[in-house]
Amino acid sequence: MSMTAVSAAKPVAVVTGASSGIGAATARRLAAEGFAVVAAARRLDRLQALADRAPGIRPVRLDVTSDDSVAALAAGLDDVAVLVNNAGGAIGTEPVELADPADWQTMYETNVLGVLRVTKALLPALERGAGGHIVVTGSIAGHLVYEGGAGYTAAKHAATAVVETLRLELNGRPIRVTEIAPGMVRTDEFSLVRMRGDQAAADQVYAGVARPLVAEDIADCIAFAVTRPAHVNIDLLTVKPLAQAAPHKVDRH
Ligand code: 8X3
Repeated sequence: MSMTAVSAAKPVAVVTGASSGIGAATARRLAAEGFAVVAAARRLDRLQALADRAPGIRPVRLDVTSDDSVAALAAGLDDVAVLVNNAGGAIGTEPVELADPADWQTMYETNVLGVLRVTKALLPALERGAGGHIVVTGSIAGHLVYEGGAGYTAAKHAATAVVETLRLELNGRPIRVTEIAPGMVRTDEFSLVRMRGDQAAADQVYAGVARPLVAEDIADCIAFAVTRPAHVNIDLLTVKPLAQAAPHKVDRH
């Protein structure tokens, strides 16, 4: 396996969930911005393909639901300038009365406990250098609710609560805390996973929408937040396509 060398002189950015979608786009963008990017995810083959195409990206296998896996990531890192907690996602669109607790458990494990595990493990490295920045890929689902979305909205509300609590607890220490809250973003996997592999149902999510956001739009927001001067903390960036006024209010034609 050819590992891409990452220069020690560059600030290090760790991106979780980097094997596809917003995470992969963020890894590419932060590498282009001059970060030495540690792209972390379960699927090492995809990370390797990402690293092969973009200099400055180092692939690392990571399962954010495993304490051991997260500890191994942290053990391989010295100073970390940016942590993008991006791993997560949605499963199912059932109403509460039909929801499967196992799906909710999986969503909580990745979207919430994953943020806890990785943030805890990397806090010393984030504090060691010139100052660190914790970014969480949240969602508009962390700020409002919609029918059929309770498992996901509950998990994302919890992630938002973690972000806001962290900002209070880290006050006085040189660590910025930012939530990026996207609305409709068309990626290869988010809706496909949510619809349990039903491609037609996944396509329906974006049907008739002229221009859903793409992963690069969110990577652009993350790049903006992390490249502000060190005294500037972007608390929350909510970003939706022009066609989406709310989760259930989408212009389709
Ligand atoms: C995805 C946005 O509207 O599907 O995080 O909840 S939404």
